[in-house]
Amino acid sequence: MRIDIVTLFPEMFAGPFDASIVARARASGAVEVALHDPRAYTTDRHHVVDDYAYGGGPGMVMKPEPLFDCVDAVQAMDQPPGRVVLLTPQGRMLTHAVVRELAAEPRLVVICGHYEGVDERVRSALADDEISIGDYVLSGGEPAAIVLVDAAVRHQPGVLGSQASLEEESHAQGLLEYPQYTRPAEYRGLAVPEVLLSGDHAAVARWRRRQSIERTAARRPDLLARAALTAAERWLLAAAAGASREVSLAEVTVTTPDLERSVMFYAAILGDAGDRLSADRHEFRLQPLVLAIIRSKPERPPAVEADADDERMTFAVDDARAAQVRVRAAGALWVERRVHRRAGARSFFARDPDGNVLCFAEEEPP
Ligand code: 9D3
Repeated sequence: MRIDIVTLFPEMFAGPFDASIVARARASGAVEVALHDPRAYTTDRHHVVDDYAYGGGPGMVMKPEPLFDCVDAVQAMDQPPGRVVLLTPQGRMLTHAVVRELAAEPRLVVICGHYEGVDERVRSALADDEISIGDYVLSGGEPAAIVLVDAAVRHQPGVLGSQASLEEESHAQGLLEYPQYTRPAEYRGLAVPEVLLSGDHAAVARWRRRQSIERTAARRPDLLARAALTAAERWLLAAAAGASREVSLAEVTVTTPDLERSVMFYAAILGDAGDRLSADRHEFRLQPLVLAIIRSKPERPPAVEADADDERMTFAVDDARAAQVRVRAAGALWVERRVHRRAGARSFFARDPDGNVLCFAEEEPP
């Protein structure tokens, strides 16, 4: 594709366009980038490109004639005419989808605004499209043009290896990336997670998938609505969100008149002794959650209604059948006899010694 950039500051592009992938893409002919200074299209003695705003107000406005004349000349340089993109804080946001759309054009003519903005007629009669790169104030459109070119170049055929292109699509999956490590296995006391050294490819894939989902849920919950998750993954996320909504600070509480019996049960199914915080409180620190077991007055009924559906806790397990054996042995009041496939995940229900409903579900590999 060909990208023409209309800018009062062509020197701002030298570094970014002459290094790394953009430079390689230009050298290979995958993309052609040309810079044009509208000041060269002025006809007055002082090459004036800006003027005061009609009606007053602070700051200067870019005059329409140098921009119209420059874009007309640039369009005449090649065929077909390019889509004219005005970079402006008022444009639609540059997202993965917008980059794909622009990168599919044979030609773009990108106008960088500067000063306090451009004459409105550039927007209404010259530009086909208006793009912003985010909600923060830049001094001009030039850094945005560098971002746009970099992102668009990556979509040109032959610019990335096929492996990297696939990774590009993983952003289209709508999840954040999993943590990455390289050698050494321990650095300044910081160890690489064991599973990555295990050589167990299926376990590595499960760990990475889970990290991606947990990271996205923690940092960019807005992305989850469109993310490509399995039914089982959505179900587990919903269960986790429901549990932490129950009580603030990501704590799930079980109240019981028999603290020892309940602690023994949860210690057995979680494979963790937990911590005794006081005579009436025991905690299990699960990764994002704290499961607190609290002693209730014997005369008070358990705070968790046995069959209230939205009160059930869901535990993610690797192997539902093995978990079923463990839960039965731990002293559950009741364990569902069979493992069922619900919403794509193998799962079963059980009741803890106080009758609280628990669900144990396998995560499906992606
Ligand atoms: C003080 C003037 N501003 C009011 C908030 C308006 C304004 C006009 C022109 C603010 C910045 C600019 C220059 N910025 C761009 O041309 C620009 C931009 C940006 O500032 N943020 C995100 N994307 C883009 S694309 C072009």
